[in-house]
Amino acid sequence: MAAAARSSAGEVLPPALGAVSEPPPLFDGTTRLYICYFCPFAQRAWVTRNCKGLREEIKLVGIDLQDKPAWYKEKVYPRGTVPSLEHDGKVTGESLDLIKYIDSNFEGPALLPQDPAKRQFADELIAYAGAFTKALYSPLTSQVDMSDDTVAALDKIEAALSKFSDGPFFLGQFSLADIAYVTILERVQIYYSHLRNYEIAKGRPNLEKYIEEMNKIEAYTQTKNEPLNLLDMAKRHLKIA
Ligand SMILES: N[C@@H](CCC(=O)N[C@@H](CS)C(=O)NCC(=O)O)C(=O)O
Repeated sequence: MAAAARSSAGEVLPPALGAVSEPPPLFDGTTRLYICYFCPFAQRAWVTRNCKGLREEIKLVGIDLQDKPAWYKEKVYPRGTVPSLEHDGKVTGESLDLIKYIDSNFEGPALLPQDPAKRQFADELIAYAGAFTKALYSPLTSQVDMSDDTVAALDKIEAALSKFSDGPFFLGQFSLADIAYVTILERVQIYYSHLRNYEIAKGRPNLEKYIEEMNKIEAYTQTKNEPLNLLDMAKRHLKIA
């Protein structure tokens, strides 16, 4: 069954499509972003679309991953993961590639700076986002205590946040680098607090300020889920403990 429609700061989110839902009319020229409303990777692309003011140009299609429609893998995106973007007659995926693609192929504010030093740091940060995610999730999914790797990964981003002093974000000003990390930080902050009694921002003033400032950005806050809902879903579906 398709889940009920959600609303997010003025935007009515379409109901998530399930196994018995019809697919949208594919390749009719409409640009569609296929997401699951609870997925941190899909959320990266969703935040990027919101930041660039592309609500009209990029239609959201919610996919219910607990009741995934067969047509999603068969007709839309053979890897079967979200996010994916239907644009210009093709479908592409991988969140870290998609955020760059959306930034460079659509109208709206540029989400990467011109400054070469900042650009290079953005590339480094985006390239590290996968390893960061793994370092933070693996103690939870393998149900072990905090590891040195986890602490080191958090310390690394705390240090990265001090590289540019013209603002609280990774490159000083808000950019794609922030979008690469914030959806993961949103979740691990909740999980570590509840499951390891560990506050990721405690003793990390840059990270604390960063989270505070990110929570002022509507294009992001519109995409957030209830913390306890995220915790419950992760316990059930990722078996984190
Ligand atoms: N590396 C991919 C990961 C995407 C991913 O794993 N998404 C999950 C949901 S959070 C998914 O689609 N899983 C497939 C499924 O549950 O059927 C990306 O960054 O886009």
